[in-house]
Amino acid sequence: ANCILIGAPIDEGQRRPGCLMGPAAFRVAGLAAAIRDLGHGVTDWGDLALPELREATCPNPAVHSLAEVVGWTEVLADKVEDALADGGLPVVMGGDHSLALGSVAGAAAHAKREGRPLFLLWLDAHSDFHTPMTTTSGNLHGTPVAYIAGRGDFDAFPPFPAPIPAGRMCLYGIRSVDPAEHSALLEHDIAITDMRVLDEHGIVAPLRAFLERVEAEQGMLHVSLDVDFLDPSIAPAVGTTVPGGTTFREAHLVMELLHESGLVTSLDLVELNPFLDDRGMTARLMVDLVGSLMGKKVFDRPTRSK
Ligand code: DIR
Ligand code: MN
Ligand code: MN
Ligand code: MN
Repeated sequence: ANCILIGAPIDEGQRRPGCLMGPAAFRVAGLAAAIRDLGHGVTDWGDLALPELREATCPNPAVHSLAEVVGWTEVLADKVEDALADGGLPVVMGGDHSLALGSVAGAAAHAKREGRPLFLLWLDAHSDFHTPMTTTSGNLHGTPVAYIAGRGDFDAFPPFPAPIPAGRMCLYGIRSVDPAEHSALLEHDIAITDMRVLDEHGIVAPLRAFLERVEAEQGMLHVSLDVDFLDPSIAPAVGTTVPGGTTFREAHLVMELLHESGLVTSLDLVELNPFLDDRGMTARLMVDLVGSLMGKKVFDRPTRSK
């Protein structure tokens, strides 16, 4: 693959300062070299900057930084679409999860132009299914899945290019869902592979089932990896830690399966807050996980029967 690194120093989607140092931490932790050492091409497009802001309003008084998040959404959608049009595999280095409003919009615009279905794998403790009207925290990093699913109340944002139907989404590792998200997820019939499901069926089977559907439809696959997908004991550098996350081995196994599938077409690395890290351990783990996603393995085994 030809990976295109895109820095998105966004922290307006939540309230804890620090995520804007994420792209720098990914670079210091050696993201480009980790990918290049596996034989892939890497181009770093540098960090994006916020365009001139337009007025944006939302009737929900809790919502903050709306104009900034809309601005980031527009610039990111454009760049991710450009990277895909160039034949690259965009790797968006966040920044908080609000960046996925833009990155997935860019991927969706590209998929629409190619006439291919876009699938979404959301690796997160949270379902991020609020709209700007239902969020009580007012933090827009809790909204991208709703935007991607085509829910209403995103009037301040550009219309989502081609909303992803519930059957093409997989929310994986979920263990924190707010009441308003819970009822909306049921209404929209979005299947949640929460930690209960993973405890019962293991980390492999539900992911394989999803990847088989992506392959059957020759889909594109966007993967959005939130640091809090991981257990806080191995990944402390995130503002919203939730106990009971995936272990080191489970997370690597997910990445190895993704590599073997050969299906991933774009990737977000989000919510890393280097100010909260313990001597760079979370940044390094995230880089190692990207290594597994790009083909690093202990021992080469023939891919399981396809
Ligand atoms: C919570 C936390 N559901 C909110 N969300 C996220 O503020 O809406 N934390 N995404 O990472
Ligand atoms: Mn463009
Ligand atoms: Mn998230
Ligand atoms: Mn999260």
